[in-house]
Amino acid sequence: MATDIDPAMTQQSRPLPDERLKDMLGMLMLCRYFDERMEALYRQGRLPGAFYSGRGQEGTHVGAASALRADDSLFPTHRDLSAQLTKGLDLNRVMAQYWGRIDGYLRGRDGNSHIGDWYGNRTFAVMSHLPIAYPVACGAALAYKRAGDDRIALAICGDGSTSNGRWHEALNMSAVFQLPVVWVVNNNQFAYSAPNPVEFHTATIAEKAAAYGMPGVRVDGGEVLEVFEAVQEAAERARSGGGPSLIESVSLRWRGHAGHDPAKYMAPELLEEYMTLHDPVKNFREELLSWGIVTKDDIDAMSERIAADFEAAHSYALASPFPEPGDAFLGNWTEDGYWTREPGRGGGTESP
Ligand SMILES: Cc1ncc(C[n+]2csc(CCOP(=O)(O)OP(=O)(O)O)c2C)c(N)n1
Repeated sequence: MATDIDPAMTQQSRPLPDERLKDMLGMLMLCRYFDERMEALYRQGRLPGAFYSGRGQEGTHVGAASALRADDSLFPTHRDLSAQLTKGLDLNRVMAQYWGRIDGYLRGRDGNSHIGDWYGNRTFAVMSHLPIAYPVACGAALAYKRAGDDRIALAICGDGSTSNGRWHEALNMSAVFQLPVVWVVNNNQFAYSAPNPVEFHTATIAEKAAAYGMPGVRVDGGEVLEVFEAVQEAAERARSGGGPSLIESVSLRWRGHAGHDPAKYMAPELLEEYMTLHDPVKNFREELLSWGIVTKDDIDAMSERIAADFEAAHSYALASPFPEPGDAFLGNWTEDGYWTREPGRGGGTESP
């Protein structure tokens, strides 16, 4: 029987078993669909708040988070929902969060992207002050090291965030203490309307690693396995006491900064180039088809299931109640004033 299977990529040379590769494609497709539908709902005035599209950057997110163990921790920023979903956030609760409902991760205290589930799957909630997740990831990694634990922390930020002092302090501290952390910079080439050349003066972000005494690599964010393999290598180094690494994953922000921004400052040729050559979803789908891991029928079935899951999660969110105003003061507080593991829905005690 004639076959168009690519002989160069044998089963032995693939970095993951076929089932995991298929799952990875499913996650890429889900993230792309989620992004497109959420943006459409935002434009129709049906999604309140803001939406930060990560379209075109799913290779960075899915590749990086797929290299983590369930007990490793992820420190994302506003554009990294695809990484959070890969780490295991529940689609229903994510949608409830966006609509400000009580079943969302913040129990209706916030809409938008400030999502996290630290006690559930070690995804730290997104914080606005960029890149504050970097120093906090240092703290988690220091705790793992002191406890003699082999867990690691992985933090993601954008290119613009590398110009902030906290980014440099975090990298320096992680190297001095040889912390088990992987630093991922999602270089989507723009911070709001500012392109790379007005953000920093080096040719790459990866080369900055040398200044801190850690390995630095640059990968193509349009190739999910390239990202995965780089992060996996860095994760293994961190886990076995080899300290931190910096990974710059290059992609392009296909949309504006958020739903309100038409991004007229972006050259159409640049966008065309990235959408044609560096689309992580299209590239991986074609690879798995050529390796015989999925068929066109599989892809159709996966697309249908994703659309159904999205609609079910949307309905779940809209059916979830809004919180009562007084719920803002409910929590699960210890006597000395610390916030502990979230109680069940609507439960908890008043803040001391
Ligand atoms: C310390 C700080 N300064 C400014 C901002 C406002 N701000 C929010 S997103 C953003 C752009 C960030 O760009 P980048 O880090 O490249 O991430 P991207 O949005 O491209 O994913 C800025 C300046 C902020 N949140 N925190």
